[in-house]
Amino acid sequence: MRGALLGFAAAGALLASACTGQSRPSVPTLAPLPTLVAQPTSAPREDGLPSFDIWAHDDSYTAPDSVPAGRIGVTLHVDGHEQRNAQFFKVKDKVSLAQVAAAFQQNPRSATELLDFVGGPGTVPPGGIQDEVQDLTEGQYVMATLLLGQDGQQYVPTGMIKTFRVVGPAQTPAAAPPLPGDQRIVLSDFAFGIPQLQAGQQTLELQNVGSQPHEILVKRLEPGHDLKDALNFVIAPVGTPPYSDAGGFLVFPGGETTSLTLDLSPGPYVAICYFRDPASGKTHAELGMIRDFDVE
Ligand SMILES: [Cu+2]
Repeated sequence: MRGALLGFAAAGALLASACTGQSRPSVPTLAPLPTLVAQPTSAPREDGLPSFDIWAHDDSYTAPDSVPAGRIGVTLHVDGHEQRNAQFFKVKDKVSLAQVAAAFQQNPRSATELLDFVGGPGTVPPGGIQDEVQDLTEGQYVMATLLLGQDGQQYVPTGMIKTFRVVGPAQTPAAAPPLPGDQRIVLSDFAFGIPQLQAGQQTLELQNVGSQPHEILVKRLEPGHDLKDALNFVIAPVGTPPYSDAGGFLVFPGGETTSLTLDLSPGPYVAICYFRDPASGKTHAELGMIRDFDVE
């Protein structure tokens, strides 16, 4: 069963190998095709921001081991056969990667007490791309794909975890280009404020005005399905999803603002936050953070 425990245990094993410097035999052999490994290069961005390109394969990431602190443009390229995302976690002060690895192995849920959720590109299908712009502060980080298992808990697919460092000093705020976005999506405890969206590629500011961390996963509703079907699937994710991945931005703290680019065709969509409320244990979707919207 692809439970959260199994997933996090697998993740822990990788973390452990990462921090002891010993590679798990299966990891290097899963290196992507040579054309993809050639260290992620990308054309300079028009906005002048440094870029952070991440390639998500079926069982590994290819991405830089370090990126500069400050405002950065992140692009997730999914080039395997499975849906992928990249939740960024910052390892808390005075916590070592060894402690994180041990926590993942002993009690996976306790690992999240050693980490802060700091956003990252949301779920896109094979061949998909998710662009976003966010601020990263200096420190040690871990990225992982978080997916919803059939038991309703999130899990990390085997191999979909990677450490990276953010190295300072950060540029001064005045030197950073403003966050891009003509319109704004507002995330609160527990609702989405979404403006009327037009079809095509668009960049939106994403503001978390809540006290809790939030995320937005955008899903296109399959024909014949509605909001109620989507909520039912979040609660009991068994069978074929009533929606397909259309990008998003993963869990980030209250009080912060970021930016994401969506490329949507006309039709019905839902926005979902899968984060669990610590008090009730319920997903934010069950508390109200799920809504439908139409793209014209
Ligand atoms: Cu939420």
